Amino acid sequence: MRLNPVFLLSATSAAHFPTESKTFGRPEVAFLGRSNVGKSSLINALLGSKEARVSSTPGRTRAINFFALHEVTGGRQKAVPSIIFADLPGYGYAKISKSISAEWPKFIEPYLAERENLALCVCLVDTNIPPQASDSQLIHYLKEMQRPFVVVGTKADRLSKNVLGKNLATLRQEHEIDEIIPVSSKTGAGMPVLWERIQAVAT
Ligand SMILES: Nc1nc2c(ncn2[C@@H]2O[C@H](COP(=O)(O)OP(=O)(O)OP(=O)(O)O)[C@@H](O)[C@H]2O)c(=O)[nH]1
Ligand SMILES: [Mg+2]
Repeated sequence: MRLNPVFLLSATSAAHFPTESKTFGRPEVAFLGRSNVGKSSLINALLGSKEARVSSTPGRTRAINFFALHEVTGGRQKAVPSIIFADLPGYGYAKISKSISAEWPKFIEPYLAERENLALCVCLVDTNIPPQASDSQLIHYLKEMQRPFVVVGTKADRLSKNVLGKNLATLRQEHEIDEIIPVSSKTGAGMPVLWERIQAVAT
C-alpha cells in the first residue's frame, strides 16, 4: 500500500487546527519531542518523502504542521485520507527548563488535551544523550491524560549495538516505560515496527 502525503496546513494557534472538513475525523498521529531530536526527519523517513521539510537549524518548526496521508491504489488516490500526521514544534532546546509548558507554545497543551481525533502520540527521545527531564515530563503528562503513546529512540545509527542497548535501558528506567523502539531516519531501522503501531490505530 502506498500513502501519498498531502500538506494540509501550518497551525500556530488552536483556532487554526484542521477541522473535520480536512481530516474527515480520521485518526491523527502526533510526533513530539525536544527540538532537534529528529521529528521531521522521522516523518520524512516514514513517508519516504521530504514532505515534513527537515530543518537544519534546531527549533525551526514553530507551528504544528498537518499532513493527510491518502492511500493510492492502482494509480488512484482515495479522497478520504487514511491517517493524519501532525509534526509538532520541539521543546527544551534553548535552555534547561523546569517545565515544558513554560517554553512550549501555548497551543500545544490544548492540542494534547482536546484534540478529538488524536489517536497516537509518538514521543521521540534521543538515544545519544542522557535522559532529559523535559521528556519525562511529557511522558508523565501523556500518562496522566491517558493518551495512547509510543516512545521511540532516535539517531540509533550513531551508536554501537552495545552502547545503544545500554542507553535504551537507562532511558526506559528513567522515563518509567516498558518499551522504547530504536529508530534511525538515516538507515530506516525501526520503521516497520513503528508503522505497525501506527497502522494499528489507523483502522
Ligand atoms: N545520524 C542521524 N541524524 C539524524 C537522524 N534524525 C535526524 N537527524 C539529524 O538531526 C537534526 C535535527 O533533525 P530534525 O528532523 O530537523 O529535528 P526536529 O525534531 O524536527 O527539530 P525541530 O523541528 O527543530 O524541533 C538534523 O541535522 C538531522 O539530519 C537520524 O536518525 N540519524
Ligand atoms: Mg522539525
